[in-house]
This record gives sequence, structure tokens and C-alpha cells, in this order.
Amino acid sequence: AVGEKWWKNSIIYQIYPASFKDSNGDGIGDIQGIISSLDYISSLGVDVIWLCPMYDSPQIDMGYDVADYENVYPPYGTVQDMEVLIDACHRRGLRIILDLVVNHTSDQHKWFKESRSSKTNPKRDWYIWKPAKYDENGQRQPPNNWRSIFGGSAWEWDEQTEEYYLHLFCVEQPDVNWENAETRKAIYDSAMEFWLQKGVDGFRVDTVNMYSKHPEYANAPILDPKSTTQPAFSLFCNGPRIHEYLGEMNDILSKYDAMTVGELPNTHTLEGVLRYVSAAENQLSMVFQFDLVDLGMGKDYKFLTTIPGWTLRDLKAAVKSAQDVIKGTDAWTTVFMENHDQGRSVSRFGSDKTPELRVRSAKMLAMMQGTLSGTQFIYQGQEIGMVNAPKEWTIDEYKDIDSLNYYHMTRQVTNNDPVELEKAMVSLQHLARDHSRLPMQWNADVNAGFSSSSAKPWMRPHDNYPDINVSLQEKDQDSVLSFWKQMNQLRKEYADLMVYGEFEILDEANQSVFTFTKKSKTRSLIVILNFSETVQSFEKPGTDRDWKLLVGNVEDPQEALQAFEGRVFLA
Ligand code: TEU
Ligand code: CA
Repeated sequence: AVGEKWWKNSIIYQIYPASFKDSNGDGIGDIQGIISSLDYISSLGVDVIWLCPMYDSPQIDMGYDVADYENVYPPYGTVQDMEVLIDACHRRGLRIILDLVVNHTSDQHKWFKESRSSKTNPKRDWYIWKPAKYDENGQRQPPNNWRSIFGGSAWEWDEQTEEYYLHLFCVEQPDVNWENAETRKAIYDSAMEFWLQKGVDGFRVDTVNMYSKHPEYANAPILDPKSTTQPAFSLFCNGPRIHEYLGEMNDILSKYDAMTVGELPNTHTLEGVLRYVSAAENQLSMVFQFDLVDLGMGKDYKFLTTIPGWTLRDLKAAVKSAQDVIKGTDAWTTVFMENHDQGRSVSRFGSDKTPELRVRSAKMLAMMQGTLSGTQFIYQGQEIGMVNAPKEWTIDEYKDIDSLNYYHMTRQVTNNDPVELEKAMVSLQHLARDHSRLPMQWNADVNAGFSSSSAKPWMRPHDNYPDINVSLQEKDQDSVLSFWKQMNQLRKEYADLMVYGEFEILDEANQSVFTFTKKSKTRSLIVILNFSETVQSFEKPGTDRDWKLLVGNVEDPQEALQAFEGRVFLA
């Protein structure tokens, strides 16, 4: 709509630097590789790129452990390379946003090194330090039972100063003390203004609801009686001062007309979400809700004994919860199914069983994403229908700290029981964040064209790259890639319906077909998606207008819907 913020009808392409394009054959993607791929990125019809962390970091958590906000991880390049990239994007009419990771830093950040050096150091209070507790046997215990999101206690004992520090993620990611105004100022200057002044157009804000912890640091309720640590999300998410902090951040961002998209885990009520994204609240432009990507992942993400399923009704409800954010409100929302923490959408919500079903279901998912309201996000490789790592791969191919911690813990707890370790592998085939981190598949050359043929990529390329790659799909009118380009074009042309239209589900109870409408004042879309592997009948809802088929993923549509067939009608 006229006068709307620029980011509302933007399509954002997410880049995971390590796995996108390696320009110098060291096996690690880099900024020059991204610069050399900008023609490709532009050809997709996207408006913005989002770069996952490229800051200097020991890479314990792939750059989400930042050691220096004002420098670049040397294998990725330099600050100067970033300046060239920002400029190259802008010259093409692309915008660029960075990842803002400020709930925690790396333990190698100079702030933390100072903080841990002594109890009287001026930066002691920049992190969250607490004294030990002692049990009835006089044994030292952490301040509470909170479990780290990557497993184990969220508290780490520091031998030198004899206190514990908090780390909601890994040991090497100490949580910053946001209660300290001087610390907040340092974060705003170093992590935000430094890059805003270089011209970046906004940020994806990591774990945006965890900065303010509930100040009692109370024990979490015992959900897992076998463990000494407990999931404690409600005690560190959406704490009492979070909206005050986000207000301060917004004061800075609004000077630059910068957009923000916050990552909002563990927030399940509409009111809770609106507190972050209602325009009147002046907090964030939009957030990622987790309802859709959490489908079938189990309650606590890990320690699965059976793989939970999901139903199409659950998927519809998850889609609805993000669409409802803008229904009659002044808020904005997002559309996404993949990112660097999730398995591939084709493997999860479509089918990678046969090439035919893979291609068709990838296009069907593109039809769903392409017609839902909100800012659209496409994760690298999604546009060519990349799939999860092969089931046969062993633990040696997995690199993510979350996966490795999980596997090693299983090893310890079960005394290397091969049956339990096999189960752990099945869980990882389902849950691991690694699936989205395999190298981008550019062509059929050795290493998928990600790296030179003599290089050893930091992660093994998928064995299927000769069949699924950019080069092949660019030449093919019927490829997943060509289909995404078409959807991106249609999204611009029919923005009143696809980006802004009012969403309504027509078949809530149907467990095979998902039918929804998108309406503007003058016209409507009807989207019909067969999420099943079997033929399904369907009826066009009665209307006085003629429905015209705008786009579909089956060559010669019949009366009934083929497996994973989708159709979008305009009236
Ligand atoms: O993720 C935070 C988050 O809450 C989850 O998506 C998390 O990855 C998952 O629960 C682990 O099982 C963000 C980043 O996207 C992720 O890559 C980082 O590891 C994490 O923050 C810490 O910075
Ligand atoms: Ca490289």
C-alpha cells in the first residue's frame, strides 16, 4: 500500500556466510564470495539480504559468540570487505541487514575478559555473576537449576574469582548484564551504531526476548525429575525490563529508518507478541514466531525417545498464529519456514522421497509462503529445494555445538550404549541445525561449486548436488528455482493480496488439504494446497465471480489434486 514502510513488502534472502560461497578455496564461505554472487541474488527478485554473524569470533556457536562487534572474522574477510559489500548491495538497489547478537558475547570478548579478571574490575557487573550455593553435604551448587539451551547447567564456575556466571547458551557465551546502563550504552555504540553508520539497513535481532531476566533467579519447576537442571524459559524470556530496553534500541534505530526483525522464541500469546510488534509500542518492526518451525520438534527440542509427528491442522494453526498478528492491528508479521537453526522445509513439510515429489512439494511450499501476509524470508538453498543431510551420515559429519553436546551427553549418560547412540543419531537426523548449514549447491562440480575442487569444505556437501544445484535449475523453466522467481514476481504484482490481504482458512479440519483465501477490498485469491502424498478431491468455494488459475505446480491440472499439488486462483 502507498506510504507503507519499505520493509513491509520486502523479500529478504538469508545468507549463512560459512556455507554460501568460498572465494579463496580455504573451504569456508566468505564476504568476497557473497559479493561475487550478488547478480544471482538480484536475479531471484529479492530486496534485502540478511547476513548471519560475520563478526570476529572463536566460532564455538558459528559466530553467535561475538568476540568483537567492530571486526570481521578473518576467514570471512575484513571490515573493508563489508564496506564494499554494503556499497555493492546499495548500488544494485538491494538493502542489507546484519545479525545483532547482544544477549551474550563470546567469553573471548574483551569486556568479558575484564569482567572475569577480578571481583573489583569496573566491568565485573557487565555480566551476570552470582555466588555459589551449598547443599546439606556442603557441596558447591550453582545459584539455581536453570538448564542451558545447549544442555547442562546455565551456570559456569569461575575458579579464579570463585563465582558462577550465567550462560543461557554454551559456556563460551556469557550473558550480558542488561541491567547495567553503561553496558547497554556500550552495546548500542559497538554492535549497532558502528554498523548503522556504515550504512546497514537494519538487524535481525537474536533471541530478542531474553535480555531481561526475572530478577529473583528462582528455580524452575521440575519437569525432568531425572536431571539436576530444568528448562527455565519462562524465567528468562520476556522479563520485566525487556520493553524498556527495546525502547532505547528503537530510539537509535529510528534515526536511521532501520528495520528490525526479532527472534521471539517461547512467546505464545497474541498479546505477548503484539507487545513487541505493534507500531504504537515502538519496539521492533516484526518478529519471527516459532509456531511453524517448532512443529513436530518435541517439547524441549532434545532428548527425543520417539520422533513426534505433526498434523496439517497443527500447521494451519501455526500459520494462523503469525497471520493473526496483523488482523485488525497496527502490527506487522513475517513469513518463513527455514533458517540456519532448522531442517529443510521440503524434508519436513513436503517430501524428499522421490525427485518428482521433492520438486512438486518444494513448489507447493513456495506457493504457501509466497501468498501469506508479512515480510517474506527465503533461506539460502530453499530457492532450489535443498533437503536434509542423508540419513547415512555419521556423527563425524555434524558440526553444530548443539548436536555435538547432545551426542556426547548421550554417550556419557548411557555409557556408550550403541542402541542409545543409534537413537541419538535418529534424533539428529530429525532435529539437527546442521541440515541447513550444508554448503550451498551452485553446480555439479566437485564440492558443489561452493569451494574449489581441491578444497575441503568445512562441512560436507550433500551427495545430491549433481541433481540439485543452481546452474542446472537456472537453465530449466520448470525448476524449483524458476518457480520461486515466478512467485517473487507475483508477490510484487499482487501485493495487495499476497503481502497485505486478509487471511482466512476455509478447511480448518481437513488433514490433507490446506485451503485459504487472501482478500483485498477489490479482489481475492484462493490458495489450495495438497499436503498429502495421495490424490485429493477439492471444490472451489461458491462465488459469483470467475476464478482464474494464476499459478500451479502441475503441468496439466485435472479435476482432482495430485500429491503435493497446489493451485492459486484469482477472482
Ligand atoms: O537461536 C536461539 C534459539 O532460541 C533457538 O532457535 C536455538 O537455536 C535452539 O533452541 C537450539 O536448540 C539463536 C540463533 O539463531 C542460533 O543460531 C544461536 O545459536 C543462538 O541464538 C545463540 O545465539
Ligand atoms: Ca574462503
